[in-house]
Amino acid sequence: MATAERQAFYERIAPAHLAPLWEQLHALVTAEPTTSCVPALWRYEEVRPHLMQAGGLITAQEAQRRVLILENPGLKGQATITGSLFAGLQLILPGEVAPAHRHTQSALRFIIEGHGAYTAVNGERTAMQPGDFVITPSWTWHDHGNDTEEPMVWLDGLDIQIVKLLSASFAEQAPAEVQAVTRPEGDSAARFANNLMPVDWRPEVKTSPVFNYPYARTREALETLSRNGEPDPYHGHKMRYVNPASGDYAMPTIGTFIQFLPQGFSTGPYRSTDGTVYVAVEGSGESRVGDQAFRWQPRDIFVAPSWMPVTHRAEDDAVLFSYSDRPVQEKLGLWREQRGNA
Ligand code: 1HN
Repeated sequence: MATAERQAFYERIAPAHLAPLWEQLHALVTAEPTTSCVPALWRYEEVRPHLMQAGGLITAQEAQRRVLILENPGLKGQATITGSLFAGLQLILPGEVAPAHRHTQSALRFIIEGHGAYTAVNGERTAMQPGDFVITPSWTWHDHGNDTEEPMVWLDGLDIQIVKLLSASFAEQAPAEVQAVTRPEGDSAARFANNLMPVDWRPEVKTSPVFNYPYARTREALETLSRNGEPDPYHGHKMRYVNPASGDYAMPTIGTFIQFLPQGFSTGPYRSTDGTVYVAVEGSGESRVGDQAFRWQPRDIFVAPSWMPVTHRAEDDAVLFSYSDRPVQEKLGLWREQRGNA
């Protein structure tokens, strides 16, 4: 209790930039994870009209990136979906270009709508299709362009808050809006995405050299797995995207996952310390996060905060993509999970 005498003491020491730990200790070192992040769902059919209106208000060029931030209702004004990770929906209209730049933040793109617009990284383009998982590694030049006839929308996931916490943000604009294409499309896939690697190649960075993890191949793997074995009671058939050069996660700061939930399947209650962003890719179902129930269908996005119990129920064969800061927590020895009720 802060008696008058103690309060006077706190006021005396404040000008010396001192404060009593004992007034704050309980809030700093909690028995279990606490977060202002709350469970939330964004229905794509509700968000899409707003995104298209943004398309009429500002060009991709003027905006640099025409992105609507999925702002966690518990973290208002902080441009973030969890304490550590960013999520936003980016729109590129036919004929538009999002100019080349680079930054130390890493980005993932998970394709939501449209066929064949490209993103370019370090001189190579990849044409994006729904369900593809595409990586923009830290400090690589990247621009996006849409030479198709339809709008293109993807989910951007970035490690913004992690880089901010560490005060390690650098960014710059490229001299040219569209970077020169120096390698044919599919070049990095040929080198790194067939369980093969150039014989003398050594990784220089921690991010996967695979640029695009196409949905067609991921889906085929899930299909085969679901035919060949029983689903895990807490995850269904769940896989993580991997960096073939290291066996580690595809990105150093963001773990990415894909799971197949067979029709009628319900997962048991599960929680882990990595707050997680989910994207429904196929099928429909319901997920419970803490005391909230979210009914989802393809393209809907929802978030589960750290250490909050999650269950999923698939109404028909369903696929969920997800991402979290799990690689960071694992490297720091912090990650924990709990299967089933305590
Ligand atoms: C960014 O650079 C991109 O390059 C997308 O496409 C989303 C969100 C916050 C900060 C930078 C992009 C972003 C971003």
